[in-house]
Amino acid sequence: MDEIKNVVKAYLPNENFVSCAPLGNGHINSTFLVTTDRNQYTLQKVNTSIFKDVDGLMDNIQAVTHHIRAKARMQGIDPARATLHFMLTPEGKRYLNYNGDVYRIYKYIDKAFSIEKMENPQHFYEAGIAFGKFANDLSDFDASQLSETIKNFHNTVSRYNDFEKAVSDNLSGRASEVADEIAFVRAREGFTHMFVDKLADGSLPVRVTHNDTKLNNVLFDEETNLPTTVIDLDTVMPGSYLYDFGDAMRSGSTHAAEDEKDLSLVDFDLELYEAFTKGYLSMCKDSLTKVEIELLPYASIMLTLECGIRFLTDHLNGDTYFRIHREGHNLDRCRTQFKLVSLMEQNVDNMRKIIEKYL
Ligand code: ADP
Ligand code: GN1
Ligand code: MG
Repeated sequence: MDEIKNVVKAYLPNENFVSCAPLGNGHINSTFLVTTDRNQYTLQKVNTSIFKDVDGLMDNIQAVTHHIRAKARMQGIDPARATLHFMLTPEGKRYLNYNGDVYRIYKYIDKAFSIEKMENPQHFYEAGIAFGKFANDLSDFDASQLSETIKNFHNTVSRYNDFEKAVSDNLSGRASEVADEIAFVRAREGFTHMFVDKLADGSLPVRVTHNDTKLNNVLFDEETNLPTTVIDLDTVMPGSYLYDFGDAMRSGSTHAAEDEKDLSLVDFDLELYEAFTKGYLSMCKDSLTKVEIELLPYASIMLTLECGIRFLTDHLNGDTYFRIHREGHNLDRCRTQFKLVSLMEQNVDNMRKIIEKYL
């Protein structure tokens, strides 16, 4: 608490600290709602063991938020709520170094909420519009201007290789307890090449994408119930539309929490799948290429598998990447993802039909 107070004092010397409270449920950064005598802010301690080039990351966020704000003005949307707005330190820097840690402050988007667990298909339809609009707003942004904030982030082949290394290193000594999960991944090694190979040969276009389209990374307006802001922009970088579409389905097409222990509660709901597809494609279907359309029914399987592989890898490595709140937390998260992958695999034809309906 004292640390946060001191950070706020150094960052915003003309304001008086009133209070601070933890915010949200992110696995990577530490986020706080800070209230001063003048305003409310989101303060984040950036995880620099994961985001190693904070200047490059903030360059990306500066360029992308500038672009989205300019679009909002043209569209008659309030630019203050259309995207994130970071504060500068008294020295004019975009983050503060304090005791070896990196802190950043955004204006707080008030009267808004985020959703952790899917309940209402209408919300998922609206999230589809929000992420589809995000893709659209950035469709004329030159991807080569953005740095890769995490190398090979959605490269499923390199994620697979990291997993095999974790199995053989077995740093946690847990490998023998997760033989079923290891076999599940190995049976899908060939599948991990499907998008990577097409990106490499140029047949799948590189787009500017969000890359972390988890449901709780959209803020909804309390009054209208409509999406107001796509947040968590640390992984905005060159990618594929398949990533954003697929990753959103990973968190929003089931009613179960990501870390649900009772796997019988992990469902795959085609009504939810349809809701997001309808919203997302209504915003960006005209710019999709033939190859993107062909691969779209596999996107949710790929991104859910990838996330499960990442949770399993972290479990094997001894929980060094994702924040955990209990013993075996990453394994629980991995198991929900793999259950969802199995259910999605049985529904490729149904997913394709839904996609075709909204193209
Ligand atoms: P992480 O990278 O750890 O996921 P996020 O940037 O997603 O961190 O922030 C975590 C949570 O904090 C979000 O899900 C949201 O609920 C809340 N939040 C983040 N930024 C803002 C903001 N500018 N205004 C309001 N709420 C925010
Ligand atoms: C992390 O930061 P957060 O909690 O929004 C992760 C995503 C995963 C997600 C799984 C930078 O997202 O890639 O899909 O957890 N972000 C990073 O819940 O690794
Ligand atoms: Mg987040």
